[in-house]
Amino acid sequence: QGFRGCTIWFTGLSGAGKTTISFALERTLNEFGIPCYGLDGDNVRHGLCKNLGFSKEDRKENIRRVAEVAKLFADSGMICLASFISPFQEDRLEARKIHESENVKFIEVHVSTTLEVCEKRDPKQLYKKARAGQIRGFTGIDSAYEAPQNAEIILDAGNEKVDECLELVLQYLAQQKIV
Ligand code: GGZ
Repeated sequence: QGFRGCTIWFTGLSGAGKTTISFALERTLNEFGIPCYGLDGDNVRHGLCKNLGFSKEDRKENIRRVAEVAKLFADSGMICLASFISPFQEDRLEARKIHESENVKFIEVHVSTTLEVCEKRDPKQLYKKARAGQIRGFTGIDSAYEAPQNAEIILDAGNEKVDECLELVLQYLAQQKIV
């Protein structure tokens, strides 16, 4: 087989489409017979990171733990898809270091859907609650999102369809001879 393990790290605002795109990617890669595993807040924040909240320090630790686990998956030969807001540049840089210091490939994907679009979608009504002051420290409202300066891939998921985003990621993976 031509593929080798790596971590594909999706960063972006809540509601940007990170998990949706990574699920679509996971399905396609599985069809190619490539083993992958998706990590996101839903399967991590109830277990591995259940003692963590959304302060700057807790987000840092969340991202650090997830990056360590992702690296292990990737090192085992799988493609690990990690979907986290990961709003701070220094935390994403640390996640990259955790991989690259052990020669594990780390591909950062900025799902760059604008706040305006995310807030309009608001599938879980979290932005509404944040605006009303019922959630404090919500990313994009009263907590910062630092856009990546060095992402390998930028997906304008506010304007492009899921399939188009998927295609861009697959093209990149093919170009890098990962798939
Ligand atoms: C941002 C929050 C917050 C705050 C709860 N800020 O849309 P969701 O619901 O399903 O995704 C968001 C998820 C973000 O968790 P992450 O582990 O990705 O965050 S980080 O990378 O910053 O550690 C949202 C929900 O948790 N959520 N409170 N204050 N998102």
